[in-house]
Amino acid sequence: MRLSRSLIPTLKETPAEAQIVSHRLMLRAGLVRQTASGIYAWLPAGWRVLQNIARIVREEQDAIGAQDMLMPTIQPAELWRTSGRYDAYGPEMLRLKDRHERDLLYGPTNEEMITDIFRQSVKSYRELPQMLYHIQWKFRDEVRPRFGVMRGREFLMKDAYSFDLDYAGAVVSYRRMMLSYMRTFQRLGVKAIPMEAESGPIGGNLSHEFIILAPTGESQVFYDAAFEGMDFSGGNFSHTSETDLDRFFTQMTTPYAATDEKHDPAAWAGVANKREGRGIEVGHIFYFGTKYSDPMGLKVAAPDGTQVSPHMGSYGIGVSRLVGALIEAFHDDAGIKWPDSVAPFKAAILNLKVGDAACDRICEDIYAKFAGHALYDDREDRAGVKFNDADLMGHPWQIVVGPRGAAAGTVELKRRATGEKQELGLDAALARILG
Ligand code: P5A
Repeated sequence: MRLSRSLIPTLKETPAEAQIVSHRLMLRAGLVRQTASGIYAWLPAGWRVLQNIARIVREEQDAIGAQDMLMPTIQPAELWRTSGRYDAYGPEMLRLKDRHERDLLYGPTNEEMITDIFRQSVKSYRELPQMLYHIQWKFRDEVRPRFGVMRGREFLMKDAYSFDLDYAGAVVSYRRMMLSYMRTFQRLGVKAIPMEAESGPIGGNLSHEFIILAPTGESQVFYDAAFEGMDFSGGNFSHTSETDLDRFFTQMTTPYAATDEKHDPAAWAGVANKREGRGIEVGHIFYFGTKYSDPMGLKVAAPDGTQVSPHMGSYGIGVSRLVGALIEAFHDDAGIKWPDSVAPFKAAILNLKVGDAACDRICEDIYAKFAGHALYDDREDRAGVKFNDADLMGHPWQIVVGPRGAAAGTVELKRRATGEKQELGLDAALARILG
């Protein structure tokens, strides 16, 4: 994109309404604009980040055999009456009426809907296990929406649902999903710590929250340093044997991890490498057995011919919250430092003398080579403005083209994460970035 004709409205001043650094930077870097309390429009650069995160989440869900689908945002109240949650959910649920006075709601989650869809067509144990997921907007009328997209009212969630014949099968699905989460967060460039959690209004008796570490995180956490060294890349978990899954699962849950409220100093007495940090909840998974299949009448034929309720789990990732959480984890005083995997653009091209024939030609050449993955700062602004905006927006690479270098056929390459700068020939610079 050419910055002169892009809607990336960066701000020099710090917006007064933003309390935390990620919210301030999201507004200042022109990623989002609030349209109502807790509701945001995703501007072009922010939307690119959101889609990059969604793509990685999707690839890792697909890798464990979960099926991508799309359920609607609007749901009939009737569904939620059959599970008993329509009254239980309370004022967080946004309730609507259509022109026929039928009760509808804007979905805060989709357990009921997927159970209903599943029960209409799956009748036998032979069709199990299955996992389904979608990435869809949710609405929760939070009492106190705050921190920008971190606690919004409308937010993007990846929610997956597993169906197994029995408890043993459900635990395998749960563990598979847990591994997929560890891989997802690793690809996003962050450390995630799985912590045993309460299951709250989703219900059930086995639950983990995934907390990513960021110095400005909302809650205090304690964890074993072993988490910092774990590597979840490699391997295809859709075919991982149960023994392998067991090994990984034990690795993930044996080292201690706890939030502030659950921290029992006595239990940590034997832990040599205890670490303290701050964290943000970016995912939450639940095993809840037959909590929905039972009341909603989802039954399948078991091998012995009896009709049984499948055991289910649900698995959430806060896709839009992750945008804020990643900024909390990756920023400095000058702005955002995007990990390569989610950055809106691979690189920014800074033309320091727009109108200079050599500068313009080199910039256009580079811009064409990036095929849409670079942001070309072609504005007729001072160099200082361009440097500041590029640092603020957080592109992993900056390619700086000035008249002196242009004459010599060189550019300055800056790596945003480290601040490292290098004077390089054009081809060498492109090879560093594009590989
Ligand atoms: C799991 C999937 C569920 O809703 N049902 C389907 C289960 N879990 S959850 O913990 O309530 O939400 C999953 C993740 O969504 C993010 N999240 C939010 N993000 C932004 N603003 C909000 N108001 C908000 N509420 C939840 C969190 O990352 C959470 O882990």
